[in-house]
Amino acid sequence: MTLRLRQLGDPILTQVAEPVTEFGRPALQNLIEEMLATLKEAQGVGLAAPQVGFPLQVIIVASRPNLRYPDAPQMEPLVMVNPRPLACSEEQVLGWEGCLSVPNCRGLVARSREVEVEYHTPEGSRQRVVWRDFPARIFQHEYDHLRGRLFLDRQPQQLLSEADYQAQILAQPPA
Ligand code: K1U
Ligand code: ZN
Repeated sequence: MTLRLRQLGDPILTQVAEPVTEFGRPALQNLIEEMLATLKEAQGVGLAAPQVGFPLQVIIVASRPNLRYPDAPQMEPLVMVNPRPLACSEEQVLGWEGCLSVPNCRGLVARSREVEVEYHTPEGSRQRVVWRDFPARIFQHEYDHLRGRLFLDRQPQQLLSEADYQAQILAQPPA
């Protein structure tokens, strides 16, 4: 089953999400399966539980190569429970972002180029990962959702409609 995507203006998108306290429970597994189905249907590269109506610290990162980020790694969707950034590089890079909760809008946002993250698997085992570039950007975008923030709050250097983004940005090869 897929879940309804909450859109800009929904108060859940401005709430701080609660940590998961019980791992390996059917309710958590159901939520994760429904988030994975919703992400697939929406053809996104990431999703956070508040976007589908659950104010919980669960995100999915699912990088894949695309027109704007042709060198992005192809990942199996990675489910991260209670993720916590341990380090974010001082080096920042500008990149285009979309948001499934902000339809028809793209923004050019500055983010740390590299992040180191600790998280739990749905079964509760603790993991660490270091990402650069597109997966690091997706992680920061999703982590923002857990803090009640949208990319619009990150003072995008440019904002475009989807149509203008496709005509002006995707039509050009990436720098
Ligand atoms: O959290 C979300 O709203 C999902 C969002 C994640 C994201 C996209 C781009 C940069 C950072 C984070 C999306 O997946 S929107 C769809 C999208 O922009 C996209 C889809 C496929 C390839 C590339 C971008
Ligand atoms: Zn988003």
